[in-house]
Formats: sequence, structure tokens, C-alpha cells
Amino acid sequence: MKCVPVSVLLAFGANLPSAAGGPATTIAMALERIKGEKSVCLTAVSPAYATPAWPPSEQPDFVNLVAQVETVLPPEALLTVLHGTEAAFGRVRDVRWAARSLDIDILSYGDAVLPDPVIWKVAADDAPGALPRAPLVLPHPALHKRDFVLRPLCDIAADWCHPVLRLTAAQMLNRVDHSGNNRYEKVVLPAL
Ligand code: PH2
Ligand code: MG
Ligand code: MG
Repeated sequence: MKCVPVSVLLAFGANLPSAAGGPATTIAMALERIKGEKSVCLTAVSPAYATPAWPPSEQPDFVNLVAQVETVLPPEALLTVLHGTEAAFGRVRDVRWAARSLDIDILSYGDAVLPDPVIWKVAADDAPGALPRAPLVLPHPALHKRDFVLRPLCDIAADWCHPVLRLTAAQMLNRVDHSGNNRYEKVVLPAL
């Protein structure tokens, strides 16, 4: 059986150093590692931005970017690969929204809406305790609310259309609340 590759959008974020170096170096090295994955083909990488932590806190700024890949892996298997990359750069999973050495989120997997449109809506409304366990929710339930995701996304896929909201990335960026988030600066990733 031949598998048709699916186009996937990924969000990278880091605001703590890893053993590899600072956040920009970690993200550059994580991209190299993903390039080496047999079942994943990296097709686009946005510029990187220094962004203030959300929710506002004393945490260091993040470095954020968005990448596009094609893969024949199903979503859960892709997530396992990405968690392996996070772990390779020292990611510890404990407190929600804690500072992290590397976070790689699947933003979208083709036009998939997972686990289903009703649960997607519950997750997007972020009702505390509404979901008994943490299923893989796609598109990422907060992507349309976060300018640290939407700005780099617009750099590589401004016309990408959200399969539930039916808005393009550019339209979502226009609608998002930018208050307190106007300190975006491009960051040059180190050449490896
Ligand atoms: N990631 C979070 C929480 N807050 N803030 C910024 N600026 N960038 C992120 O990537 C980020 C965040 C949870 O993953
Ligand atoms: Mg995240
Ligand atoms: Mg994550």
C-alpha cells in the first residue's frame, strides 16, 4: 500500500536553554534533527521571532517559529517523533505553561479535525476539566488565539484555511488581540 503524504504545520517554541545552547540554537538543531527523519519531509520554515511569554509573566521571552512538513505518519505517530525531539533537547513535561527548553506542537494535520468537531469546540473554549484525558486535539485548539503562532504562520502560509473556523491564517491574525504583544522582533537562527 502506498501512503499519500499529508501536509502538517508545526509550531516551535523555546524560552529556556538546552544542553545545545540558547533557544534559537535549540530550535535550529531540532529542525536539523527533523530533517533527518525518514518519514518526515521539511518543506518550509518561517522566520523566527522573539515573543513575550503568554500569559504575561516573568518568564524569559520565547523564540517562536512555524514550519511545514509532509509526512506519511499518522498524527499520534508524528507526535511521538516530535516528543522524542523535545526530550532530546531536555524538555521536561510537568506544569502547564511552564518555561521550556523546547516545545513542538502540531498545529494542523491536513484538514483533520480531531478527535471530533464537538470535542474540538470544548478544547478551543478551554473549559477546565472538560476533557477527561488529553487527547490529540487538531487543529491546535489555541492556534487562532495566539499571535506568536499566527505571525510566523502568515509568513509561510497566510492563505492556510482553518478547517473548523473557515478563516485564513491572515484573517485570524487580523482578529487576534495584540495587546501586550507588540514586542515582536525577528531572530536570526545560527547557521549550524
Ligand atoms: N507557549 C506556551 C505558553 N506561552 N508564549 C509564547 N510567547 N510562545 C510560546 O511558544 C508559548 C507561550 C505553551 O506551549
Ligand atoms: Mg505549546
Ligand atoms: Mg506542546
